[in-house]
Amino acid sequence: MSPNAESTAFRSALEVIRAVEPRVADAIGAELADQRESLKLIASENYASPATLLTMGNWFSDKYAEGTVGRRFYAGCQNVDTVEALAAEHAKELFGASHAYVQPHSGIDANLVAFWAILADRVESPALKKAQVRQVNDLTEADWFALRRELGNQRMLGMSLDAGGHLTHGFRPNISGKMFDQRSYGTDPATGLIDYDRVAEAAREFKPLILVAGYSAYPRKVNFRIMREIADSVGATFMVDMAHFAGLVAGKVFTGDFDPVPHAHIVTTTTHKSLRGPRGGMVLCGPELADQVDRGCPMVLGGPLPHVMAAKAVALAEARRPDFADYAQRIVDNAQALAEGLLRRGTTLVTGGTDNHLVLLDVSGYGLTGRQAEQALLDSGIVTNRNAVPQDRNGAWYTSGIRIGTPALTTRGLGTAEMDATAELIHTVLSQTTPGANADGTPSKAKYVLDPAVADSVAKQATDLLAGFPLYPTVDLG
Ligand code: DSN
Repeated sequence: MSPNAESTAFRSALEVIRAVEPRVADAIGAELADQRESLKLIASENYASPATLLTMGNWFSDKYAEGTVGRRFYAGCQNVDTVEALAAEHAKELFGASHAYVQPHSGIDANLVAFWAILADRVESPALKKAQVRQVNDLTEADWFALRRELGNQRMLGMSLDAGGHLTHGFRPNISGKMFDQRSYGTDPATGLIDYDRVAEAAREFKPLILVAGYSAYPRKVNFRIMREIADSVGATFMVDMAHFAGLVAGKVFTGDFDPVPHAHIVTTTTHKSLRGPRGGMVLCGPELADQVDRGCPMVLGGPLPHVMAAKAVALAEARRPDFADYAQRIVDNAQALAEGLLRRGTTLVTGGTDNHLVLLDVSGYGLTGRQAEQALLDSGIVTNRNAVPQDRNGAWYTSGIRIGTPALTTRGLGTAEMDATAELIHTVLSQTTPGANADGTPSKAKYVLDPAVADSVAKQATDLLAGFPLYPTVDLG
């Protein structure tokens, strides 16, 4: 590759875009500048490689390709077949899975595909069987009624939202909470850790069709071998949503009992978090569920996005390189250094630390809500997101927590020394922020007071810290 290839590619793209709608070109340039200047600690974000980003900007975007490789509902899909097959092949090799479905557009979509596959596989429904063998025209109104009744109201057991579970694991703001009769398992109030005996007890009582493991705000490893044993003991299908930690599985930081792929019947993920690919989703499973999973589009998905599947192939190829394992280990080393730095400064952390990529701060010790802390940190150039903590008294909107993660900063090259400096910046902001009041003098859960001089000083220190680790150093927009 020529030394200026990436700069030339992005500059040329912006020049072409600018000729049509300069405000979009400006916004793209501004987004790069913003990302370069802020300390990005959002646990679910990362920086995809220039190759991955560039793969998404082309004519693959124009192609319809409903169906699967070699079996499409549209003509002329031979090149889409190439990239979809490549992405699936890389995914299978990387994760040791026998089947990979790379069409989902997001994690929610991947979970919907998995739910459908499990329902279709597990629920005894003569009407569904008829429908599956394409005798749809033979189905009577009574059959359709039976099908809806049989597929609806099945049971799902997943991790509770405030313990770190995800909305799509059966919670009301998501369709999963309306489709399924859901119950959740939480964490031990004393340790913040999953209590597997309690999960087993809940499973015995509830007898779910689906046991879901996976999280978006649990800072520890999950023992998937034990979870599978629990699922087996009640005849549940065991599904793992590894969206947050897929990069740690790919990089072989999570192995053995902590690698979900050999233990789960079906695994879903996004491709853009710790895995560092394009925005999108993916499903991995064994042969038993493969046929149902491949019905994802049009069952629950819109047409596949071939340009994104191509980018998944590129990113997964990158994740198969030896240096990705080093990256994955550094994500965890950095998260642990950040946690230690915060603990040393007196911050309360849910579970007292981390063994993955994220750290969950309970900011009530600083007298703040999550919302106040999030905004005060943002004013200071530190991008995080507020998050509920277990048994949160401030609810899901204001919250008492701040979730931070290291995949993005690790991509930039920051290491454990910089994590200690980051902990100092976070602690400075939180310890100097005080809750504000509403106009009528009552305490506000959103307003806060932070001396702008402190915010400016921290933002300057954050910029100085990042200066040694340029984002996209090979990309100069001029
Ligand atoms: N929105 C993602 C996150 O931030 O964890 C999960 O869907």
